[in-house]
Amino acid sequence: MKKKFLNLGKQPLANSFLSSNSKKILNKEFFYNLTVSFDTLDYLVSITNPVNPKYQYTDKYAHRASESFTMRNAFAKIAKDIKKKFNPNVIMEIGSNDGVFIKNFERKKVIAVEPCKNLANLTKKKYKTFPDFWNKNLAKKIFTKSKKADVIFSANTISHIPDLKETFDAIDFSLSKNGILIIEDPSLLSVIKNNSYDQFYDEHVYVFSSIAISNIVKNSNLRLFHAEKIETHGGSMRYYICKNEAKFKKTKTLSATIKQEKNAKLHKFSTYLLFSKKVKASKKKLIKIVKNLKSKNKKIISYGATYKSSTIFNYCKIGKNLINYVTDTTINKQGKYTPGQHIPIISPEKGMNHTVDYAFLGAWNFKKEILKKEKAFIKRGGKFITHVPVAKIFSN
Ligand code: JHZ
Repeated sequence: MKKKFLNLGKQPLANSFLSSNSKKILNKEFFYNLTVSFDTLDYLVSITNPVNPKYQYTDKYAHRASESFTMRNAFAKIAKDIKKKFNPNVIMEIGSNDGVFIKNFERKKVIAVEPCKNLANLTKKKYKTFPDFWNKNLAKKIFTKSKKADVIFSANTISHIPDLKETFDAIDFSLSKNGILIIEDPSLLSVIKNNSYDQFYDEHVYVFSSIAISNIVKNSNLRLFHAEKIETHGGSMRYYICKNEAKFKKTKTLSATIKQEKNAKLHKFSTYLLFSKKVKASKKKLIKIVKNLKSKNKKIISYGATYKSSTIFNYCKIGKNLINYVTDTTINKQGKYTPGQHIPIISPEKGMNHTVDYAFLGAWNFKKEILKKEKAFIKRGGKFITHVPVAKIFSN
């Protein structure tokens, strides 16, 4: 049974960067009510009423996974690891984005699935790319009884798909007998520990725990046999899943991870009620910090037009009266306006100049990379604002 624990209010789609702030465009903006629930049967945390994916993954999809040095490196590292451990002849990626992961493999071995046509167009010349949503029909188009995948990889995608039964059934159909599914998604334990409620936005239909993944895959003849913590996206998990009859044994690391999650009471509804209280307190504090600085005539900008920050700005109602603009390296976000609050987005070259006093870290998950890059800003007295794990100002 689904029990609601968090209400993040009226929210736009986090990918709906606006091309203009004219009344005509603003009037058409789509909003929905973002609430989050806990399922007392399978311990899955999810958005209560997910948006239909066909409105989300269009040919205007903005996020490019290659934009950060951290992610390029992380994908190169896991690709090397997969080659060494599993040496796959057929490797498929679900949600291949701009090709940041598959580019580490020989083209003849790769199958890419990417429903956003603008992104699929980026990889289709070099790699066999299916510009479609992942489901059983597509699986049957790609694989046969004798042609199966040795490895299926999917980073920050499975948590975006509302129908998990269809998704995992299609994976079960596609894997070879000892094939492996490797998925990466933000970790629920990290979200609870960091109070990073901005991991909830329309695309993150689920924020998984190992406990929940283990329960869910069982419905599709699959089992979770290993899980490892990874640093990306502010704390994620990498799950290793195989068919029930495959040779892989449950690892000690997985047992330890599940134990840790149980110690943190991720299987208890009371944990989420407490989290919800902390989120409300965090909102109050962040608004106070920003308004206080503004009353002292400080110039505040935001760093990284992340989808996550769409949740923050719309939940806290932090708009262009408080934040002058957002900087982002992604060319197709520049010149646009943030969803809901309509803050202009410009390039860091234009925006990160001597007039900036404070920068809200929208891309807090890349804190290390950004602090390294922005040494000059910090040296001349510039400071950052964050909300994780608590709302505060910092400079190192
Ligand atoms: P980043 C997206 O979420 C959407 P977002 C998606 N739903 C998802 O799950 C995650 O990605 C994986 C910019 N930037 O990765 C680049 C700078 O400007 O945190 C990006 O636009 N300067 C698929 O948007 C944004 O910040 C920099 O120095 O929350 C980061 O977005 C760096 C490092 C990044 O994901």
